[in-house]
Amino acid sequence: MNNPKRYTITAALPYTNGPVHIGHLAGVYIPADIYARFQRLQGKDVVFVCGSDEHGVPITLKAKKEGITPQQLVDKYHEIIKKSFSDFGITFDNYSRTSAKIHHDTASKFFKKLYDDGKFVEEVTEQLYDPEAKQFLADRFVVGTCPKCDYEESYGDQCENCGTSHNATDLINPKSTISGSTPITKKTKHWFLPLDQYQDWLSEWILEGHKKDWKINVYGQCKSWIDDGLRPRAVTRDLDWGIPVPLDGAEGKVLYVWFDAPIGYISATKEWAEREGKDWKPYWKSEDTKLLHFIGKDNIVFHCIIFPSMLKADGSYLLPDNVPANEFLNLEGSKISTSKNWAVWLHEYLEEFPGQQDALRYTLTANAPETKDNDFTWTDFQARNNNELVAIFGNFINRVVVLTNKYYDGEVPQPSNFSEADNTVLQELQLYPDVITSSIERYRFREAQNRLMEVARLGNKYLADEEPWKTIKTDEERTKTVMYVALQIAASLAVLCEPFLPHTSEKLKNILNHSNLVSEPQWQDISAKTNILPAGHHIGKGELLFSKIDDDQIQHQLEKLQASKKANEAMNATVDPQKDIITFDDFTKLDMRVGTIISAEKMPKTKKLLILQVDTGIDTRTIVSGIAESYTPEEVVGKKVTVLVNLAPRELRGVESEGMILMTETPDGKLVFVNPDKKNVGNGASIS
Ligand code: B3M
Ligand code: ZN
Repeated sequence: MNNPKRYTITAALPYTNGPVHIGHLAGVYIPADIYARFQRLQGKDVVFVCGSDEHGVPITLKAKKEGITPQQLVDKYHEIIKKSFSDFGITFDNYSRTSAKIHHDTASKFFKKLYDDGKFVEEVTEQLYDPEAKQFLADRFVVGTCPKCDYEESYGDQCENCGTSHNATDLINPKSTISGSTPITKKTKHWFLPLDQYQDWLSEWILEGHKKDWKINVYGQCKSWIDDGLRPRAVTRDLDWGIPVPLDGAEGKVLYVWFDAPIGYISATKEWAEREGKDWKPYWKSEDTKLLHFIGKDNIVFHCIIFPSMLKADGSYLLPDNVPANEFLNLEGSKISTSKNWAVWLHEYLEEFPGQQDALRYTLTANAPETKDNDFTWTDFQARNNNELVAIFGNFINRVVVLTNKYYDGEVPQPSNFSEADNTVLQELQLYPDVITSSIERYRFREAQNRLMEVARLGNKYLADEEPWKTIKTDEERTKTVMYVALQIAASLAVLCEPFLPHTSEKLKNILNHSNLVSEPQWQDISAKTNILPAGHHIGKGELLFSKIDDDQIQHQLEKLQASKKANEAMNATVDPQKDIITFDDFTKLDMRVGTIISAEKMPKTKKLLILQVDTGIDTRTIVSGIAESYTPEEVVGKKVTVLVNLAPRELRGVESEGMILMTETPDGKLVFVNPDKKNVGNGASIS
């Protein structure tokens, strides 16, 4: 759509089952924010909405794990997530939540209208049921083999491997994630959106209508689903957490989370409009509005097929003009995972890099997974910060500000004759707003940011060529002109960097005193005039725009990741199943005593064995123990240990061993002693 009158920009509602991490920022929120900020800078009427997705199985599962109620869980994470977004300068006009009353009302009404208009198919079907948990299994309550790609851990509603959305009953070998048992089927009534009836329309709208303007990854996924043939999808669930189905006889049923969540965009717009005293309707219903959904690739089917079909079924809404979905960001070569704590959490990043939001925004845009999955590494982050932001952008600004203060007491000097080089630079500068615009309008944010950095490079090269620090001694007039030109570049950077580096933009505008000008320079001014910072204007003192990131900071981050990897392995270490039951009499036959190792030596020619002398309280005896790979003889002397003393003696490598020291194994394979409590017990004390 060319020249829309207003923009409704949505960013995927994050599940409120954990904090947000760099993958969320890179995939969805930074591109959406760049776009929204950019359109506002063009003077466009923008509403940019998001909110917490507080329903659905992911919430229930996590609440159970944390031992709190779903409401307590969403209350906790809603605040954390909201704060992270605001800290990183994501300028939502409204960050709402799907537990809000306005959303419950909006979603219920939406459902009711479709129901009244006969848009659903009501059907009693066999659904998966967990007889142990006494619960129907849908969505993430069930995993099984994906019928499309054979991935074995597909969820009931969507396969994370191939992105296909399916019905839980389509899974091969389904398993309950609640009890681990194999589900049975049980009859239950649900309401289905007959997607098959929208097939032809979707095909025309997307496959014919958006072949050119939608990203290939998005278009390709849509095409594959449509070509496979669409089937009716249940939009209700037998669950107790969610928005109740607003019909008589639907007790115990709620709306499917993917039915209510996208309606959250509408509720968030309404809530915003009420607050601002505006009418929400044009933002969702007026043909001259451009509706855009920023999402990650796992949400494509819901935003391109299901939600548009819902909007179409209603009949009074706009359809998205584009759905610029991104691929995934990995972290140090592995998939980001909330449950495995393999992530860089935004709130933790800020504790360790306070005030350095823009360094992360910059790196995530430079590496944005726009066309394929990409990798975030800490060393790349350091290099981008130190070699690009500090060395190029920061360095240019620093030189301009320091020299202006030094030579002219902070006053923008009066230029005289512009040389050919000056004119070339000024003309080139005037092209950048359009060049950057063109990239942003095509959702190419990495490219746009690269263009922005070219402006800083242009400035550095200009200073290096003109060497004002030399001409100041020989040619005052020339130096004034050069500094004047350099100041125009600096002022342009302050404006052009705003969508990408908002905190930097603010700092730089402050340094250059933009607000003291008769009219603050705008995006369009940079193309229109060459005196956006006029002679005579006073700039302020310098301030560091970016700070260097040291090796030890990076090392610390890498160690943190290693630690979570280890903790994870420990958590996932398989626990041996319980052995056969023994009787109490069997147990009392074991004579276990507290003992002390009094000497130890290596068994010659073996790797594993130590020969120990152990004071058992009964006697001092020899015990051969296979612990030499975990302990040196010196380390074990003096240790209090648990000894099984009535084990039949055995000969090991010619040494008779009379008993056994009790050990256990850590996840990384090290043997450790089962230590008796050291206080108050002497050798020989029985263990029972
Ligand atoms: N909460 C999925 C996700 O966080 C889902 C998005 C909803 S957007 C309407 O990936
Ligand atoms: Zn699959």
